[in-house]
Amino acid sequence: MASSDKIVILTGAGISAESGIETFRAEDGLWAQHRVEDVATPEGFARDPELVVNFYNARRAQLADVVPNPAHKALARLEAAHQGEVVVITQNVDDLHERGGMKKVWHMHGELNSALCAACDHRWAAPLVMAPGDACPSCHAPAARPDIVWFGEMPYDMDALFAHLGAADVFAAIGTSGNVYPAAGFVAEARRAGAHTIEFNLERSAVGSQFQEHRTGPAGQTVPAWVDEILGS
Ligand code: BJW
Repeated sequence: MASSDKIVILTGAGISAESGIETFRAEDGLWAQHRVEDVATPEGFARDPELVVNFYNARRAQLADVVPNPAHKALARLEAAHQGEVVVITQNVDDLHERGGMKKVWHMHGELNSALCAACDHRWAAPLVMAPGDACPSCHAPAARPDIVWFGEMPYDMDALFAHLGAADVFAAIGTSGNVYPAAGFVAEARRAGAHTIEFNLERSAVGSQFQEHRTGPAGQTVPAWVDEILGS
């Protein structure tokens, strides 16, 4: 790898698993405990806003009990020390990249610590406990919702993210099952741009065959080792 290479990194729930945050599709993961249609769709929110708001309140509260792990910290070290650009795109709604020291993170599926007005799209820092019908501080409509991208909604910043993928020299996906689009299509986009592609996971993901290189094992070990290789430390 050249020192000026642009490195684009997609992270998923697996990077936060060693911090104690459940993934979605593990046997005992979040989707084994909650119906996706109930808690992660706009229709579910319209049907039962209290259930959905409470689901995200509980996950927001959990953030106080978890800390970044060596994988988050290694990526922050890479961002600070690599001469080329490092772009981290996360599907995660936790704030562990930021608390691990990363300056810029693209949260394509939203953030637990953010609230969104369904009436005017205004965003603000979410209180620890949101309630259905909370008022928007900007337009005052009782239309606050968790700032989370649910199924059927457009993930954030897609134009900017595809521009980064189209200019990538290296593309790495860390701890994501490759089941959810458009993120699962990023490896194909990066390969079209000529990037070298690496997957970090405990096992091959649903799109694992599209990667040129695999690093198998817990991200807390494989990611710091990779960053050491790149930085020559
Ligand atoms: C470790 C580890 C360790 C564990 N170390 N690794 C039919 C075909 C294709 C697409 C569609 C379709 N029908 C509908 C769609 C579109 C739909 C979709 O993809 N559905 C699929 C289920 C088929 N997508 C959407 O609706 C998206 N919007 C959209 O497409 O808009 C239109 C559009 C068109 C064109 C361009 C752009 C857009 C929106 C998706 C919203 C996803 N939302 C969620 C929930 C909200 C956030 C939250 O509550 O937290 O986001 S779903 C959930 O899945 C969450 C995650 O961000 C996302 C991805 O999960 P992730 O991170 O991969 O977690 P897991 O659990 O699946 O995997 C963990 C991995 O880690 C595993 O592989 C483990 O092995 C590994 N691991 N421990 C390393 N220690």
